[in-house]
Amino acid sequence: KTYNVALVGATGAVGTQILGLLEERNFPIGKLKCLSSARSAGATLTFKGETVTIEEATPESFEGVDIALFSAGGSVSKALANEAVKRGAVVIDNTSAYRMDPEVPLVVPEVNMDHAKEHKGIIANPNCSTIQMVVALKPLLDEYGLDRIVVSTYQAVSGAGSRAIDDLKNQTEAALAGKEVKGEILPVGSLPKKHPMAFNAIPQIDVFEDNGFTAEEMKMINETKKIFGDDQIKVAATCVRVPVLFGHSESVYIETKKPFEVEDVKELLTNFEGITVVDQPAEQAYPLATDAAGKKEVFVGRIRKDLSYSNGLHMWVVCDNLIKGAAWNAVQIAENLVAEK
Ligand code: 11C
Repeated sequence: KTYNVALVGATGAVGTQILGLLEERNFPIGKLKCLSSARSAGATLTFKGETVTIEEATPESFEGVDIALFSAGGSVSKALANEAVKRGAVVIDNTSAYRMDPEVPLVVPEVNMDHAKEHKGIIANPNCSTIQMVVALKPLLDEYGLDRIVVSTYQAVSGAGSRAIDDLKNQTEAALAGKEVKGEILPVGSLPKKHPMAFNAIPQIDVFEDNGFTAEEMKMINETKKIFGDDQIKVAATCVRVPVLFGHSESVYIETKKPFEVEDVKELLTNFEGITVVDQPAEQAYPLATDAAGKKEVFVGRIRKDLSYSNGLHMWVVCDNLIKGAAWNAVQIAENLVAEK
């Protein structure tokens, strides 16, 4: 059996990865439609050696589509996801448009694929920084229970899209040439004030909310509770942009409900699908963004017990934000959906 697939936002940083994964995984595609705004329509790309012309996304584009992968920003998803559902497609949405909608499951296949069964046409893909953290925490949640999570992130510029990648490269060149460095995209494309990213760390990802946390931090807090199905887990997040191209790194501190031994934690993480443990401090082996880039797994290391609180555990969690943090998670959901049919 094959499935007609539509990819909305095929030329973006995440869309490009989705296309590559559909090809690599030999996803059972009948017809592939690559859709975009009117601006990119008419451009071509290659899929399995064939040229595909990008079409403008309209409600009618979704006639006959079985699975629609959306990755073109929240406003496009808001305008068109329900049009796709009306026409019989299952939507896997990579944007934040529907994540906190109680009618929409928010799914990381290794963690809560069972939630996808409740879908009413749309399944949401969580934010990249949430995905890698919940994968790393799931085996510990199941074994020990989680009381509290405190996370600080070191996020790659690719999370802000292709233009942010180019901007960091240009800024770095300018800085090394002794020229003035001016940011054009970060911290937030839609806000007028910009900061330089080269040789910097910016403690703002997305806009600030009234509570003093950024929208990115609130995504990590709210999405984690929804994915784990537990409103009682205490979550605090500080999200920071660093001059890395690919791969978000996270310092994750947790307090478990039950006591643990570090060796057991390492074994649980090692045996969990989707996690690779890299943790040999004597050999200076720990997860690095440069090693995680281009890979599907979540890498975990620096696993150690807190020195002042016996149920406290520290970890360093790294993952390619465009792959498992976005494209691979979406394709995994699609693979699971067709496997169940
Ligand atoms: C970043 N996490 O690194 C953001 C990008 O809600 O899907 C992903 C935004 C989202 O800038």
